[in-house]
Amino acid sequence: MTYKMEQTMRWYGPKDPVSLADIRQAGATGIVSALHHIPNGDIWTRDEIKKRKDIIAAAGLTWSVVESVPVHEKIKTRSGNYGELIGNYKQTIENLALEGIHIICYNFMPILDWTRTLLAWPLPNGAKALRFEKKEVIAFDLFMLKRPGAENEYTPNEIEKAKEFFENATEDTLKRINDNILKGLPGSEEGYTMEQFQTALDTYQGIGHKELETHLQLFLDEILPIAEKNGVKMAIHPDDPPFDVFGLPRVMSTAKDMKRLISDNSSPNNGFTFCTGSYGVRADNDLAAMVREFGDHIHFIHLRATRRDDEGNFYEDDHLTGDVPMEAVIHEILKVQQNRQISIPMRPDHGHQMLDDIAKPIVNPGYTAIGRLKGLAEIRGVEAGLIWALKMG
Ligand code: DNO
Ligand code: MN
Repeated sequence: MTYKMEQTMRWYGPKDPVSLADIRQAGATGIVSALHHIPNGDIWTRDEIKKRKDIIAAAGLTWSVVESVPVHEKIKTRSGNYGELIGNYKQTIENLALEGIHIICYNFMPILDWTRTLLAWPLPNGAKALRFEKKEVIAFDLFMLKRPGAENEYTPNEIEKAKEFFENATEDTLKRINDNILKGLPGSEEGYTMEQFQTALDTYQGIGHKELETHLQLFLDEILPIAEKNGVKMAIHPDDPPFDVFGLPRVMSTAKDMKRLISDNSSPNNGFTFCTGSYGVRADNDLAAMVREFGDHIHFIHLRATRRDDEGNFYEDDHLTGDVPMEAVIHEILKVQQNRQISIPMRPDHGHQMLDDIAKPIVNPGYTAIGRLKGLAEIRGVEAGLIWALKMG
């Protein structure tokens, strides 16, 4: 038998303007969802999990993956009541397993989750994409946040560009940058004012890469035995973007980081959300080789393509036309699946705002229906073509 990827889409819950019926029409069979209404750090009760599961099942779909059970900041910094919070996390893992959900995505990015500066960057064809503009991030850091010591982290040329940009920027532009960085993008569990952000940054005094790596290892030391006992796969999402921002350490950005994760905590239940758009921002990440090397630990897949330039900027391109060698990645995934005799859940991770969605207010940037439908259809086509050509079917 030939194993195809399990086609899933993210659903933000009953308030998501994209309905479960829409997702079903897009051809997905699985749902990726989280209980965003439960405060970060609290236990997800079986009751609450069951309620969400039943809504999804009633639409003819299956809740395949949780994205994410957020890791509380106090666990990342190992401060305050982090022990109790890890206890809650364990209970949530167990409750999810008891309700039949066995794949959990999480991330270990300090303070900020994924970050973009532009949420409706116009493409030549009129569709809108998400974009990360380096000079805007630097301008925010140096002239809006005024983070102490930030000027030592950028080159004179970068600072000059950011300064020129800042001096010519309108109030609206600065507000857009401020909001897009601080309010958090869909799925981020926290939002900040400028003051709160600086206070949060201060909690990372003395926490560099080494320390954060250790905190991740210690967290996994505690939760993996529970995951193993309950048959739950833990799938860490990479840093997005895959480099340090605002002086914060990021520890899941490269193949080296992936290697460390599974050697620090060797368990078949310890693994990855392989997000091509995030890892693909770095030219030194060979995505097909990463699937080959870490395939046994890939529990969940995000497919999208980013396109980068030489100045540290990137935007989200069409699923098959960015810097991500999508055909090669899917080919490697098919081999991994065949080898492991499983279907790995995959979702088209973001899409362009296009066609009828352009006129609608953006509720969840990157998570409109039509753009993701297009991405999923393209991916499905590549997969079908590869299977046919490889005579796997
Ligand atoms: C980025 C995306 C994000 C991600 C968030 C929340 O690559 O996949 O939407 O899911 O970090 O988990
Ligand atoms: Mn992703």
